[in-house]
Amino acid sequence: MRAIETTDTAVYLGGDFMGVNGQKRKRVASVTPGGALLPFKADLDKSVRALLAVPDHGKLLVGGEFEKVNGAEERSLTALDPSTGSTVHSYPDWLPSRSAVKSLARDHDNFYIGAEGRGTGIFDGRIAGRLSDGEMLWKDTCWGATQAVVPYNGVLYSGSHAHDCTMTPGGFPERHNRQHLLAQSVTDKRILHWFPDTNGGTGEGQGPRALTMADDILWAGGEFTKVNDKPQQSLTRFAAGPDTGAPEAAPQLQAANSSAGQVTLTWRAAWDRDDAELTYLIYRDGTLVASRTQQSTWWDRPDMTYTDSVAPGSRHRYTIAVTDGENTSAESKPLNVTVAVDERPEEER
Ligand SMILES: [Ca+2]
Repeated sequence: MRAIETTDTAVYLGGDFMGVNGQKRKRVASVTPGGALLPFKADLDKSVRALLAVPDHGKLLVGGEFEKVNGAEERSLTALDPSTGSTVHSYPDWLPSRSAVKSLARDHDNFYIGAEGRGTGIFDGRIAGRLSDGEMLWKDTCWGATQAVVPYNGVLYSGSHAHDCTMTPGGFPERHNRQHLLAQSVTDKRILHWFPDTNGGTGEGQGPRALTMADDILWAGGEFTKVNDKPQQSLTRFAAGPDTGAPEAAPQLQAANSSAGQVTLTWRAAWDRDDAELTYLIYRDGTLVASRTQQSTWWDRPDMTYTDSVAPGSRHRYTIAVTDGENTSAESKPLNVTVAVDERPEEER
């Protein structure tokens, strides 16, 4: 058994099995809620990994590693009649070979696929399609096998080990840094600024394996042993608020080439798992003298500068802190600066 799905009248089972209750059933079957085998019957040549009941459109979506369904070529995704098991819709060319559908989920009008490929020329990302007519709406091409998808309030959450999303709007380049959770717009696949993360963890080291929403809480289960760099094994959850995530990597100040009466401070932007724009607070001798805002992500942390005007020859102690508006970092280590004086003769100034 690899997958289970229910409707009011049936429980659908998918996996590698070849029989149920002593009857021949090849990798997919349907039983009553009481456990009695139903006539539903289909013939799939390889494993089923995901099931999605769509009774409102007369379909059971089936995903997996298969290449043939009911005698016809149907690579990794098919739609079956929920009562008979006959094929009712095909998705030719949606997925290349060696690319298994690992997860299926839906909202009111559309459905979403997470896929895992093995080898070259494969598909590892997510696809959105329309339930009514089976039209593809979008396909992203991040690398890093997707294990789970769940849509909620216009956002598609996914568990994967995404490591190259260059071709997806809002995405990141290959940085050899696996991002195990993603949020993207269901309408245009744009990757949103939401970057909680797990490690790969135990087993195959795939991180999150399952996602579900319950009462506005996103639950994630899987192989991970850490969440946001803290020990947390196999099960975690995320709420919509409040924002308790402080900016990561508090900045360190450096002083750049000062001219007479001026101090130019430089630092590298921090980043925050759930805020794209952060505000930097600059203190001189313990007093706030300036603030600067900057967009940043974990893969794009711009250099920032601030030039302070003070008396030539004076000495000052600078610190910096960063805030997302709710959570403010500790102030940085102090930087002590002696302000340059203009050493040119008076008449040359
Ligand atoms: Ca935050």
